[in-house]
Amino acid sequence: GKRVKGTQITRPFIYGSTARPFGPNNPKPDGIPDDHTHSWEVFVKGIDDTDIAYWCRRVQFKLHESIPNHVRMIEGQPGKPFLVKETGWGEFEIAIKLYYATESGEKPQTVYHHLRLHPYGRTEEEKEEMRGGTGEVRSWVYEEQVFNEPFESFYQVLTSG
Ligand code: SLL
Repeated sequence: GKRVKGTQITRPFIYGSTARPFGPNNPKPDGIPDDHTHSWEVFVKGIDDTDIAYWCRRVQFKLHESIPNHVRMIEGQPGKPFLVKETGWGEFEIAIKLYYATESGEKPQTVYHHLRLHPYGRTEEEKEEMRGGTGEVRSWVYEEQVFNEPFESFYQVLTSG
């Protein structure tokens, strides 16, 4: 196919994690191992949960090898985040591999995310800010996906939303 010359299409998205310590506000479900201290989720999604599945078709999350079934492939559903929920005790690096719509001709691309369970900062104030008052630890990254001179068919997909 032909490319749309001189054209760049950018699409914003968010990736990252949210973790909650087990406690009165987040009771530990039955059957979770004793040494697990947190529930957490890692995700890729649109801003305010806008749809991104029309350009990002699936996402592979590679978790720590100590976790059963540690490579998770999540298929896109319109308007739904790409999401993995887990429980555990430790922080680690997660490889997040984005697979694009077939028409795009783009190779998959990987971003790396450090799963945060514990707030960090130089001061108590900084740590508290990271907890956001709710006890959650959020580590979110705003990103922009750039499609440079997209194929015409993919350009149609990107702009007919
Ligand atoms: C650490 N380098 O030592 C890290 C590894 C691994 C965390 C952390 C296991 C969960 C499960 C889990 O939380 N692993 O057993 O399902 O801190």
